[in-house]
Amino acid sequence: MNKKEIDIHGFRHTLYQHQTVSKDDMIAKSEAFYQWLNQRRSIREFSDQNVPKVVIENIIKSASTAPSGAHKQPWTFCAISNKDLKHQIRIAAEAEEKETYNNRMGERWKNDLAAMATDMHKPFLEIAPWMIIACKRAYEYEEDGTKHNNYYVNESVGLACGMLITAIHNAGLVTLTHTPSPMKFLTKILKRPDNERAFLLLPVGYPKEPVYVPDLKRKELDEVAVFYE
Ligand code: IYR
Repeated sequence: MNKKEIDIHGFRHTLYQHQTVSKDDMIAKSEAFYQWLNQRRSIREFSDQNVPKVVIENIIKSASTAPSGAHKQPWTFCAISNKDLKHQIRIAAEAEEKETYNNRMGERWKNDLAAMATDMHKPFLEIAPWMIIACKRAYEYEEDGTKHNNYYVNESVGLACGMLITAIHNAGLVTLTHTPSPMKFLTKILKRPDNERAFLLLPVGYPKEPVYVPDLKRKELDEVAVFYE
């Protein structure tokens, strides 16, 4: 009989309860999951309809199941529904974006973005009921004040954000991976400690109805995968 717990190098290990799926179910489930995930689109126009806080909590808990370097979980998700804070963030983000669109972007970048119909105006930052700022924790403080770096921080937080976006889609909500740059203003407005850096800003809510998205094509499998059999 398999033991529920064993000791490896002095650390407790618990028995992993693997859910075995038949080959037929595996094929059907992987196909259905792809079809469902392929429905996800980045949305830039939101309804102001409220979303219960518990849904946002569940979405963040899902994101926080992501793997991370040495299991340091180097992320903090700031979830904002406060209208005054959302307003302050919109004003500051639009100021950065104005500079970006007018002075930081080259012609090629502007051309690449033309299909997305974006500009320096970001009303969704106030309209969406929630805004999640995913922050990376570059380092941690020990109790005595000494710092130690986390590992693979960008990879870890990127993985958590992918799972966050999937959880948002699963809840029947939409988001946009928004990256006003530079993002220093976010941690300043939110008074975050100096070991946290904003990584991604995601408005979360229902889409405005009706809403239109650019007619983009995803790359075909043979453009994104190479098989060595
Ligand atoms: N951060 C700007 C510009 C922007 C850049 C890329 I690359 C995009 O895919 C979309 C937008 C903005 O949010 O408008």
